[in-house]
Amino acid sequence: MQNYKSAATIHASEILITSPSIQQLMKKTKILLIGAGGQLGAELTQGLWKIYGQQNVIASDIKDAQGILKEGPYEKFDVMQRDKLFELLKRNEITQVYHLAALLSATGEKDPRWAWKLNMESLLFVLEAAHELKLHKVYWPSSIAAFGPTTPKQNTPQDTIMDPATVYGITKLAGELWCEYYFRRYGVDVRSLRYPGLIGWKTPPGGGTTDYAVDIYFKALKEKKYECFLSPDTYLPMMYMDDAVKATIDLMEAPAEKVKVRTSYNISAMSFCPAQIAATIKKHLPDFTITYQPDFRQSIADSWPKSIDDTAARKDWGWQHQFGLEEMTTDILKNLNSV
Ligand code: AKB
Repeated sequence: MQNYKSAATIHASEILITSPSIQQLMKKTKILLIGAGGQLGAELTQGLWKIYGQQNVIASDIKDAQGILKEGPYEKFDVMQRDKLFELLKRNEITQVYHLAALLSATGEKDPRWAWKLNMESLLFVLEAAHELKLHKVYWPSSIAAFGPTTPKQNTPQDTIMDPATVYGITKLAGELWCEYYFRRYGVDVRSLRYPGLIGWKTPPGGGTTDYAVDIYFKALKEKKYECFLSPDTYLPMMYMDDAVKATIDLMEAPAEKVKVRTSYNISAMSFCPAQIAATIKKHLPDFTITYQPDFRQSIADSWPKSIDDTAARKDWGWQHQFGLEEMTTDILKNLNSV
Protein backbone atom coordinates (compact mmCIF):
# COMPACT_ATOMS: atom_id res chain seq x y z
CA MET A 1 0.00 0.00 0.00
CA GLN A 2 2.89 2.29 0.85
CA ASN A 3 4.09 1.94 -2.73
CA TYR A 4 0.71 3.00 -3.99
CA LYS A 5 0.79 6.08 -1.79
CA SER A 6 4.17 7.25 -2.93
CA ALA A 7 3.12 6.66 -6.53
CA ALA A 8 0.18 9.00 -5.97
CA THR A 9 2.48 11.61 -4.46
CA ILE A 10 4.84 11.38 -7.39
CA HIS A 11 1.91 11.67 -9.80
CA ALA A 12 0.82 14.91 -8.15
CA SER A 13 4.17 16.56 -7.76
CA GLU A 14 7.46 15.44 -9.30
CA ILE A 15 6.30 14.06 -12.64
CA LEU A 16 3.83 16.81 -13.37
CA ILE A 17 5.78 19.74 -12.05
CA THR A 18 8.86 18.97 -14.18
CA SER A 19 6.98 18.49 -17.45
CA PRO A 20 7.15 21.57 -19.75
CA SER A 21 3.36 21.61 -20.29
CA ILE A 22 2.76 21.84 -16.53
CA GLN A 23 5.35 24.60 -16.19
CA GLN A 24 3.35 26.36 -18.87
CA LEU A 25 0.14 25.70 -16.94
CA MET A 26 1.73 26.98 -13.72
CA LYS A 27 2.29 30.31 -15.44
CA LYS A 28 -1.28 30.57 -16.65
CA THR A 29 -3.32 28.97 -13.88
CA LYS A 30 -4.38 30.92 -10.81
CA ILE A 31 -6.68 29.09 -8.43
CA LEU A 32 -9.06 30.27 -5.70
CA LEU A 33 -10.18 27.53 -3.30
CA ILE A 34 -13.25 28.59 -1.30
CA GLY A 35 -13.90 26.70 1.95
CA ALA A 36 -10.24 25.74 2.38
CA GLY A 37 -10.60 25.46 6.16
CA GLY A 38 -12.80 22.36 5.88
CA GLN A 39 -11.77 18.72 5.95
CA LEU A 40 -11.24 18.34 2.22
CA GLY A 41 -10.18 21.95 1.61
CA ALA A 42 -6.90 21.89 3.51
CA GLU A 43 -5.70 18.68 1.87
CA LEU A 44 -6.85 19.70 -1.60
CA THR A 45 -5.02 23.02 -1.22
CA GLN A 46 -1.80 21.12 -0.53
CA GLY A 47 -2.42 18.84 -3.54
CA LEU A 48 -2.89 21.89 -5.76
CA TRP A 49 0.24 23.59 -4.35
CA LYS A 50 2.24 20.59 -5.59
CA ILE A 51 0.95 20.92 -9.14
CA TYR A 52 0.59 24.67 -9.64
CA GLY A 53 3.01 26.09 -7.08
CA GLN A 54 2.01 27.60 -3.73
CA GLN A 55 1.97 31.16 -5.11
CA ASN A 56 -0.72 30.23 -7.66
CA VAL A 57 -3.25 28.75 -5.23
CA ILE A 58 -5.14 31.13 -2.96
CA ALA A 59 -6.91 29.38 -0.10
CA SER A 60 -9.90 31.15 1.42
CA ASP A 61 -12.41 30.63 4.18
CA ILE A 62 -14.70 32.63 6.44
CA LYS A 63 -12.32 31.83 9.35
CA ASP A 64 -8.71 32.89 9.88
CA ALA A 65 -6.11 30.61 8.30
CA GLN A 66 -5.43 27.53 10.43
CA GLY A 67 -2.52 25.05 10.45
CA ILE A 68 -0.85 24.36 7.12
CA LEU A 69 -2.94 27.05 5.36
CA LYS A 70 -0.89 29.73 7.16
CA GLU A 71 2.03 28.75 4.91
CA GLY A 72 0.46 29.86 1.58
CA PRO A 73 -1.53 32.77 0.14
CA TYR A 74 -4.80 33.17 2.06
CA GLU A 75 -7.88 35.43 1.91
CA LYS A 76 -10.34 35.57 4.80
CA PHE A 77 -13.63 36.09 3.02
CA ASP A 78 -17.35 35.28 3.19
CA VAL A 79 -18.57 33.66 -0.03
CA MET A 80 -22.01 35.23 0.52
CA GLN A 81 -20.45 38.61 -0.35
CA ARG A 82 -20.90 38.53 -4.12
CA ASP A 83 -19.06 41.80 -4.78
CA LYS A 84 -16.10 40.72 -2.71
CA LEU A 85 -15.96 37.42 -4.62
CA PHE A 86 -15.85 39.25 -7.97
CA GLU A 87 -13.27 41.73 -6.68
CA LEU A 88 -11.06 38.94 -5.37
CA LEU A 89 -11.27 36.99 -8.62
CA LYS A 90 -10.39 40.07 -10.70
CA ARG A 91 -7.63 41.35 -8.42
CA ASN A 92 -5.86 37.99 -8.41
CA GLU A 93 -6.55 37.16 -12.09
CA ILE A 94 -8.07 33.85 -11.02
CA THR A 95 -8.64 31.27 -13.78
CA GLN A 96 -10.05 28.35 -11.74
CA VAL A 97 -12.31 28.17 -8.70
CA TYR A 98 -12.80 25.21 -6.36
CA HIS A 99 -15.92 26.01 -4.37
CA LEU A 100 -16.14 23.73 -1.32
CA ALA A 101 -17.90 25.95 1.23
CA ALA A 102 -21.23 24.40 2.34
CA LEU A 103 -23.28 23.29 5.31
CA LEU A 104 -23.24 19.46 5.46
CA SER A 105 -26.10 17.03 6.07
CA ALA A 106 -26.37 16.98 9.88
CA THR A 107 -25.70 20.71 10.40
CA GLY A 108 -28.03 21.56 7.51
CA GLU A 109 -30.96 19.86 9.24
CA LYS A 110 -30.55 22.19 12.22
CA ASP A 111 -31.14 25.27 10.05
CA PRO A 112 -32.63 24.22 6.68
CA ARG A 113 -33.31 27.75 5.41
CA TRP A 114 -29.75 28.84 6.05
CA ALA A 115 -28.38 25.65 4.48
CA TRP A 116 -30.44 26.31 1.34
CA LYS A 117 -29.35 29.96 1.18
CA LEU A 118 -25.66 29.36 1.80
CA ASN A 119 -25.28 26.28 -0.40
CA MET A 120 -27.33 27.55 -3.36
CA GLU A 121 -26.54 31.27 -3.45
CA SER A 122 -22.81 30.76 -3.09
CA LEU A 123 -22.83 28.27 -5.98
CA LEU A 124 -24.80 30.69 -8.15
CA PHE A 125 -22.36 33.52 -7.34
CA VAL A 126 -19.47 31.31 -8.43
CA LEU A 127 -21.23 30.17 -11.62
CA GLU A 128 -22.18 33.76 -12.49
CA ALA A 129 -18.58 34.85 -11.91
CA ALA A 130 -17.28 31.97 -14.03
CA HIS A 131 -19.53 33.05 -16.89
CA GLU A 132 -18.99 36.81 -16.61
CA LEU A 133 -15.24 36.71 -15.95
CA LYS A 134 -14.63 33.82 -18.35
CA LEU A 135 -12.94 31.54 -15.81
CA HIS A 136 -11.35 28.46 -17.37
CA LYS A 137 -12.75 25.87 -14.93
CA VAL A 138 -14.90 25.49 -11.83
CA TYR A 139 -15.02 22.59 -9.37
CA TRP A 140 -18.03 22.07 -7.13
CA PRO A 141 -18.67 18.97 -4.99
CA SER A 142 -21.91 17.05 -4.97
CA SER A 143 -22.55 14.09 -2.65
CA ILE A 144 -24.27 10.74 -2.20
CA ALA A 145 -26.78 12.90 -0.28
CA ALA A 146 -28.27 13.85 -3.66
CA PHE A 147 -29.82 10.36 -3.66
CA GLY A 148 -32.79 9.46 -1.49
CA PRO A 149 -34.97 6.75 0.05
CA THR A 150 -36.31 5.31 -3.22
CA THR A 151 -32.95 5.37 -5.04
CA PRO A 152 -31.62 1.80 -5.59
CA LYS A 153 -29.40 1.23 -2.53
CA GLN A 154 -26.84 -1.26 -3.85
CA ASN A 155 -24.44 -0.19 -6.59
CA THR A 156 -26.45 2.99 -7.10
CA PRO A 157 -26.20 3.81 -10.83
CA GLN A 158 -24.95 7.11 -12.29
CA ASP A 159 -28.41 7.89 -13.68
CA THR A 160 -31.24 6.88 -11.39
CA ILE A 161 -34.04 8.12 -9.12
CA MET A 162 -32.90 11.10 -7.06
CA ASP A 163 -35.22 12.09 -4.21
CA PRO A 164 -33.00 13.56 -1.45
CA ALA A 165 -34.50 13.64 2.03
CA THR A 166 -32.22 16.30 3.58
CA VAL A 167 -31.92 19.98 2.76
CA TYR A 168 -28.22 19.37 2.08
CA GLY A 169 -29.17 16.67 -0.44
CA ILE A 170 -31.73 18.97 -2.06
CA THR A 171 -29.04 21.64 -2.52
CA LYS A 172 -26.72 19.03 -4.04
CA LEU A 173 -29.32 17.83 -6.54
CA ALA A 174 -30.34 21.39 -7.48
CA GLY A 175 -26.67 22.40 -7.65
CA GLU A 176 -25.86 19.55 -10.04
CA LEU A 177 -28.61 20.79 -12.36
CA TRP A 178 -27.34 24.38 -12.13
CA CYS A 179 -23.85 23.19 -13.06
CA GLU A 180 -25.19 21.37 -16.11
CA TYR A 181 -27.29 24.41 -17.03
CA TYR A 182 -24.26 26.74 -16.94
CA PHE A 183 -22.26 24.25 -19.00
CA ARG A 184 -24.99 23.84 -21.65
CA ARG A 185 -26.14 27.44 -21.81
CA TYR A 186 -22.89 29.37 -21.34
CA GLY A 187 -20.17 26.78 -21.90
CA VAL A 188 -18.82 27.14 -18.33
CA ASP A 189 -16.43 24.22 -17.79
CA VAL A 190 -17.79 23.16 -14.42
CA ARG A 191 -16.93 19.70 -13.08
CA SER A 192 -18.25 17.79 -10.11
CA LEU A 193 -18.04 14.56 -8.08
CA ARG A 194 -20.66 12.95 -5.86
CA TYR A 195 -18.44 12.31 -2.84
CA PRO A 196 -19.16 9.46 -0.47
CA GLY A 197 -18.23 9.96 3.22
CA LEU A 198 -14.68 11.37 3.27
CA ILE A 199 -12.29 10.17 5.94
CA GLY A 200 -9.15 12.09 6.87
CA TRP A 201 -7.06 12.52 9.99
CA LYS A 202 -5.51 15.98 9.50
CA THR A 203 -8.55 18.14 10.30
CA PRO A 204 -11.60 17.47 12.50
CA PRO A 205 -14.91 16.51 10.86
CA GLY A 206 -17.44 19.23 10.01
CA GLY A 207 -21.11 18.35 10.61
CA GLY A 208 -21.70 15.36 8.33
CA THR A 209 -23.54 12.06 8.88
CA THR A 210 -20.53 10.02 7.75
CA ASP A 211 -18.27 11.82 10.25
CA TYR A 212 -18.47 8.95 12.76
CA ALA A 213 -15.88 7.22 10.58
CA VAL A 214 -13.43 10.07 11.25
CA ASP A 215 -14.20 10.59 14.92
CA ILE A 216 -13.88 6.89 15.74
CA TYR A 217 -10.11 6.90 15.05
CA PHE A 218 -9.46 9.90 17.33
CA LYS A 219 -11.55 8.39 20.17
CA ALA A 220 -10.06 4.91 19.69
CA LEU A 221 -6.57 6.28 20.27
CA LYS A 222 -7.47 8.74 23.02
CA GLU A 223 -10.18 6.94 25.01
CA LYS A 224 -10.09 3.36 23.68
CA LYS A 225 -13.86 3.56 23.25
CA TYR A 226 -16.41 5.18 20.96
CA GLU A 227 -20.17 5.74 21.12
CA CYS A 228 -21.53 5.63 17.58
CA PHE A 229 -24.55 7.67 16.48
CA LEU A 230 -25.39 5.11 13.75
CA SER A 231 -26.44 1.46 14.25
CA PRO A 232 -23.78 -1.29 13.80
CA ASP A 233 -25.03 -2.49 10.40
CA THR A 234 -25.45 0.91 8.66
CA TYR A 235 -23.51 0.49 5.42
CA LEU A 236 -22.41 3.67 3.67
CA PRO A 237 -20.06 4.44 0.75
CA MET A 238 -16.77 5.92 2.04
CA MET A 239 -13.43 7.18 0.71
CA TYR A 240 -10.02 7.98 2.22
CA MET A 241 -9.01 11.63 1.86
CA ASP A 242 -5.93 10.81 -0.26
CA ASP A 243 -8.23 9.17 -2.81
CA ALA A 244 -10.69 12.10 -2.67
CA VAL A 245 -7.90 14.60 -3.41
CA LYS A 246 -6.63 12.40 -6.25
CA ALA A 247 -10.13 12.00 -7.74
CA THR A 248 -10.75 15.75 -7.64
CA ILE A 249 -7.43 16.65 -9.25
CA ASP A 250 -7.72 13.84 -11.83
CA LEU A 251 -11.18 15.08 -12.86
CA MET A 252 -10.00 18.69 -13.09
CA GLU A 253 -6.91 17.68 -15.10
CA ALA A 254 -8.90 15.52 -17.55
CA PRO A 255 -9.29 16.92 -21.09
CA ALA A 256 -12.71 18.60 -21.40
CA GLU A 257 -13.96 16.16 -24.02
CA LYS A 258 -13.50 13.26 -21.58
CA VAL A 259 -15.76 14.88 -19.01
CA LYS A 260 -19.05 13.64 -20.37
CA VAL A 261 -21.17 13.95 -17.22
CA ARG A 262 -21.88 17.62 -16.50
CA THR A 263 -24.16 17.14 -13.52
CA SER A 264 -21.82 15.16 -11.22
CA TYR A 265 -19.93 11.86 -11.39
CA ASN A 266 -20.60 8.92 -9.06
CA ILE A 267 -17.31 8.06 -7.37
CA SER A 268 -16.54 5.13 -5.12
CA ALA A 269 -13.78 3.45 -3.15
CA MET A 270 -15.23 1.27 -0.34
CA SER A 271 -18.39 0.58 1.63
CA PHE A 272 -18.55 -0.48 5.27
CA CYS A 273 -20.67 -0.27 8.44
CA PRO A 274 -19.71 0.85 11.99
CA ALA A 275 -19.28 -2.76 13.19
CA GLN A 276 -16.73 -3.39 10.40
CA ILE A 277 -14.63 -0.28 11.00
CA ALA A 278 -14.65 -1.08 14.74
CA ALA A 279 -13.45 -4.65 14.04
CA THR A 280 -10.66 -3.31 11.81
CA ILE A 281 -9.53 -0.84 14.49
CA LYS A 282 -9.60 -3.63 17.10
CA LYS A 283 -6.96 -5.53 15.10
CA HIS A 284 -4.58 -2.64 15.88
CA LEU A 285 -5.97 -1.69 19.30
CA PRO A 286 -7.31 -4.85 20.97
CA ASP A 287 -8.76 -2.92 23.99
CA PHE A 288 -10.98 -0.74 21.80
CA THR A 289 -14.75 -1.03 22.40
CA ILE A 290 -17.74 0.48 20.57
CA THR A 291 -21.30 1.15 21.76
CA TYR A 292 -24.27 2.35 19.72
CA GLN A 293 -26.69 5.20 20.41
CA PRO A 294 -28.38 6.06 17.08
CA ASP A 295 -29.74 9.63 16.86
CA PHE A 296 -31.39 11.77 14.13
CA ARG A 297 -28.48 11.03 11.81
CA GLN A 298 -29.62 7.39 11.52
CA SER A 299 -32.58 8.32 9.31
CA ILE A 300 -30.30 10.47 7.15
CA ALA A 301 -27.92 7.53 6.68
CA ASP A 302 -30.85 5.17 5.98
CA SER A 303 -31.95 7.41 3.11
CA TRP A 304 -28.55 7.15 1.34
CA PRO A 305 -27.04 4.47 -0.93
CA LYS A 306 -25.08 1.62 0.63
CA SER A 307 -22.70 1.30 -2.32
CA ILE A 308 -22.06 3.22 -5.54
CA ASP A 309 -21.50 2.24 -9.18
CA ASP A 310 -18.78 4.54 -10.53
CA THR A 311 -18.25 2.87 -13.91
CA ALA A 312 -18.75 6.17 -15.79
CA ALA A 313 -15.90 7.91 -13.89
CA ARG A 314 -13.60 4.91 -14.41
CA LYS A 315 -14.42 4.73 -18.13
CA ASP A 316 -14.54 8.45 -19.00
CA TRP A 317 -11.42 9.79 -17.26
CA GLY A 318 -9.73 6.74 -15.74
CA TRP A 319 -10.70 7.00 -12.06
CA GLN A 320 -9.04 4.38 -9.83
CA HIS A 321 -9.12 4.29 -6.06
CA GLN A 322 -6.17 3.12 -3.98
CA PHE A 323 -7.35 2.70 -0.39
CA GLY A 324 -9.69 0.10 1.14
CA LEU A 325 -10.74 -0.11 4.81
CA GLU A 326 -7.67 -2.08 5.99
CA GLU A 327 -5.11 0.12 4.22
CA MET A 328 -6.86 3.30 5.34
CA THR A 329 -7.02 2.17 8.99
CA THR A 330 -3.33 1.25 9.04
CA ASP A 331 -2.40 4.59 7.49
CA ILE A 332 -4.59 6.72 9.79
CA LEU A 333 -3.49 5.01 13.01
CA LYS A 334 0.17 5.22 11.98
CA ASN A 335 -0.17 8.94 11.23
CA LEU A 336 -2.20 9.79 14.33
CA ASN A 337 0.26 7.90 16.50
CA SER A 338 3.12 10.01 15.22
CA VAL A 339 1.52 13.47 15.70
C1 AKB B 1 -22.19 14.25 5.04
O1 AKB B 1 -22.19 13.25 5.77
O2 AKB B 1 -23.02 15.17 5.13
C2 AKB B 1 -21.12 14.37 3.98
C3 AKB B 1 -21.58 13.80 2.68
C4 AKB B 1 -21.83 12.36 2.52
O3 AKB B 1 -21.75 14.54 1.75
N1 AKB B 1 -19.93 13.70 4.40
